[in-house]
Amino acid sequence: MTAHYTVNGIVAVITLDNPPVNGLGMATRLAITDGLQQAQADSAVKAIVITGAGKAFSGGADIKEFGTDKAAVEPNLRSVILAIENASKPVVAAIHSVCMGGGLELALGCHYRIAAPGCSVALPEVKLGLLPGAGGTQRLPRALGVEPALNMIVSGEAIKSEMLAMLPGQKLFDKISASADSLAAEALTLAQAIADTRPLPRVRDLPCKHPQGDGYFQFARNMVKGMAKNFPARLKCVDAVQAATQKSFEDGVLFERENFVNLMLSPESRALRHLFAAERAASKIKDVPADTPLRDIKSLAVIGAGTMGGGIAMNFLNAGLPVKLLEMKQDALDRGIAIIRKNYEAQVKKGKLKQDKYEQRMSLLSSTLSYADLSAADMVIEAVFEEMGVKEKVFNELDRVMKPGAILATNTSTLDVNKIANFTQRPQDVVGLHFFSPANVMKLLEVVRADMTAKDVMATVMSVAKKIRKTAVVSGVCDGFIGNRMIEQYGRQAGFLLDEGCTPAQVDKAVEKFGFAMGPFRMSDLAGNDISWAIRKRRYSEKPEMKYSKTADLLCEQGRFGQKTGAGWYDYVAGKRDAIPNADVVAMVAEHRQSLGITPRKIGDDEIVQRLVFSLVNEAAHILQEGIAAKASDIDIAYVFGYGFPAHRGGPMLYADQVGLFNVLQSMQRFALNPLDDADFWKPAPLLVRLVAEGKNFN
Ligand code: T1G
Repeated sequence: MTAHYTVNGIVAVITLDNPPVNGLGMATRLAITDGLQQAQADSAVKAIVITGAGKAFSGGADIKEFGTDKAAVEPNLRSVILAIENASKPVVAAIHSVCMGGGLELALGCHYRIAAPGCSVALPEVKLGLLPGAGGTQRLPRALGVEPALNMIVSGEAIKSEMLAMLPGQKLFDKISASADSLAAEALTLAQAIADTRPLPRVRDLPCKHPQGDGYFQFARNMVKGMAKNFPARLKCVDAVQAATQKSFEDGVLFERENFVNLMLSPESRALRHLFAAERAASKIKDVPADTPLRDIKSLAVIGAGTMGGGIAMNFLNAGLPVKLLEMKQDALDRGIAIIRKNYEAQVKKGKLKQDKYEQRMSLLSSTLSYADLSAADMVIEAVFEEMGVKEKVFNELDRVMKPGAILATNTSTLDVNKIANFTQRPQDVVGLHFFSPANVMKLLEVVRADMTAKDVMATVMSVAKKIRKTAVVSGVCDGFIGNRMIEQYGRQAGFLLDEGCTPAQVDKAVEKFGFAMGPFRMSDLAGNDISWAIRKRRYSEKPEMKYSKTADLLCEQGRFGQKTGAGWYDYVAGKRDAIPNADVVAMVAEHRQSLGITPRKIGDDEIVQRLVFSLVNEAAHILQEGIAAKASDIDIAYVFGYGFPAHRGGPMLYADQVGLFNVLQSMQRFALNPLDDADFWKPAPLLVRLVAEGKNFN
């Protein structure tokens, strides 16, 4: 059963019990209405309490039911809420820990609400490309006031119960319990106290007006427009709350419903729901049982106090874990610590970090020049120079000093983690943790599983990743893992487009219109053109047959490495990030094109986007087929969270599925016929060919 029914004196208690977060799935909804009927039929019962077992009151509608017909099966959520609201006896919601989405809408249908302090309260539907679809846009403004309700609905962010209870005139919470522990008893007391109160107070009967009316909502739309660029749901939230101030409750609910159903069908919501599920699926490793015992990680060591090492250390300090930072020389150590301090001070100045929190984090940081001081750490992450000889020295030392069972992680972004593991006598304890710069900001973490990496090491690092609020994706060992392998092909194709007639700005603008945060040339300028130059040089010797445009090399030979040198594909003014097109670079591209005997042709935005995005898709199909990535949704997570692929398109794999793999293959075959492109480049991955032949897709 996913809800329990008990009677305590004159109070019936319905306890939701649908782990992990009491998602309001079909069985739970039925259990609630059964409980309501039972309570109303029992003359000894004078009041009803609804509460949640486990770690949440309710996390909302059961996301796992989305896209199935279960969500609509009666009693659907709206019917359950109406059954509560129209009950003949008072219903009290006793709320703790998490009250979100449909869970909050359920509580709003109750006649009274008591919450424990510290409960996270939200209507986060907008983060799934939706708006609240069970009366939330009509009841929350009535309970909380139009402006605070609109802010909550448009942001989707959680607010603590005690903060909401302080809002003047709010009718959301009748009481905040003294503590989470006293919630049940206080809810019973409240239920007994109001058992005979009539009429039953219903949120839907409360007035809902805004003094400035249209003027306020126009202002709200202007504010939201910036956030709504690729996400229509936010503006629909404004429309629905405005409807609450203009229409009857029934008409407002119909208006909400119509918009909810439309948004549910939108590609943006499909993409965001896909990413929500994909992010959680990424932490599950097929052959690593969910109950694998974890190694206890209480303290860490980081080798290398450079940009990466410092950023990596900050992640753990932020999570309250002590870090010992090791460098070879005192001045490097001092410089590294100074950068960490500067980063925190900048956050304090912006009001993003409290002074006491900053000091607490710095107190967790210690440093040393000696490997011997690291032996007590439960996990060590090296972020030293990206050269195998240097890694070998580091891992020889770590193998010598680290205590048995310590996890030895490398932050390498290109080197072979199997080789690195074999520098030690304990390859089972070695794993790759590929952070993305800036390491304390970028959410993506590629967890590289070497051949010998133990299962409990994998389970442990996935759990640590969640603790430091990273989105972890497991990658096998190959050159470039998942993201860098894909972006290399993307960069090659971008070079071919220049040779055929495009300017850097034209290519960038086309993909930025598609939704990428940055086009390939602006992104290369940001990362440093010398980084990809070094990889190309290595590739030229490893794979001489692989075709590249030479323009990027010509640019680097001029020392135009990008933002860090003030000039790359574009020019940059100190302190500003604007990419200013440079006529000499455009001329250099044209001269190089001429030297190839190529007559430039006009290439449309669609072709630019297809060639760049499908280059990602084809390489991803190889990655999937080789088992470097376990599932297509992992690749979507990697590329959205690490490389700026537009979230409203769900990732390269979901986007390819929505275009249709047949059409992707057709386009690739067309590109292969282009004599100026590289036919070999467009040889389709066998997996892609097979899926098309079988009429299947990636996800
Ligand atoms: N339904 C089903 N499962 C859910 C769920 C939900 N609403 N929320 C989380 N889970 C699962 C999640 O997949 C994972 O499963 C486990 O719980 C732990 O999640 C009509 C239509 C609640 C704050 O958007 O924000 O109501 O991987 O790792 O960090 O208007 O989950 O273990 O198998 O995130 O402690 C609106 C989304 C739905 C809330 C808990 N509700 N969830 O965070 O754990 S739409 C949401 C969250 C709606 C109505 C509309 C968080 C959390 P597994 P977790 P966490």
